[in-house]
Amino acid sequence: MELWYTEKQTENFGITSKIKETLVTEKTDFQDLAMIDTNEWGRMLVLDGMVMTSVRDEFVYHEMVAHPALSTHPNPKNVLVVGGGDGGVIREVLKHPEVEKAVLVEIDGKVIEYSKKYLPEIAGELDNPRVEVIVNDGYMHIHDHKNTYDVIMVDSTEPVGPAVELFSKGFYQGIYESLKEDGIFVAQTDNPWFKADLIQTVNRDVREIFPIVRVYGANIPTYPSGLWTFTMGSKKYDPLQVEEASIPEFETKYYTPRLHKAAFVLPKFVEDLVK
Ligand code: PUT
Repeated sequence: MELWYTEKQTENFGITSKIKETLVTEKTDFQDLAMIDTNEWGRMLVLDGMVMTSVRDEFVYHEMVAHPALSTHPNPKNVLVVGGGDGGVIREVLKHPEVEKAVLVEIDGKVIEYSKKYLPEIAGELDNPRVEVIVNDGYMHIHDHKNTYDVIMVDSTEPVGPAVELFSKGFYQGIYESLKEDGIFVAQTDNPWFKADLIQTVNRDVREIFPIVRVYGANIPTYPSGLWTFTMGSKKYDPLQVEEASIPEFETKYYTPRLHKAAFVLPKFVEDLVK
């Protein structure tokens, strides 16, 4: 029997894939979790019916959460990743040798457990000695850690379920306070086709807190609309002032020193949302 997975990306539109194999379906304490295998994209982690990552295109998202901020900060020793229990952002963060400690705070321990089991190419660095994994609410963690981190990355789901608070102004204020005096934060901020209002609201809120705010994009085929945005708030360093020659080359499949500034050049309709 053929089984198909459909992600309803809006009330009226979705994308669908034939399922090769269903590895896990479980209601965790926080969300519906599924791990499926597909022909085109390989294994996929799905939370509350939304694709979080696929083995084939995960590198785009994880590299683009991690590298623009880490290439902008001159000495990012302590890094916090909120969410991101699949471990992909952590894997990228560790490519920066100046990072001494990377803390992952994921609210749902089941995401970590199943990612380690079924997505080893993504989660493989979660046991690295430079990494501390904490199963907790990211909101609580930042409020308990003031003036602690050089860079904070928010790798959340879309703003539904436990992630809603990660798109609030109170959370961004908490992040500001959890960063050191020259800290940088970056968050995934969804897509401009179906979530234009969200991108505008986040941009307005972050501008009220951080002196430097930049938005950049990347093409992620398994995410709604394929065009994804990231919002960076910085206390001191501007990603647009980073010289290409100062960015070290490390192994990537999407991000390069050449792409760094180019990623901040937005299509006009997206630029209009955040100007
Ligand atoms: N954390 C990844 C963003 C989810 C997009 N569906």
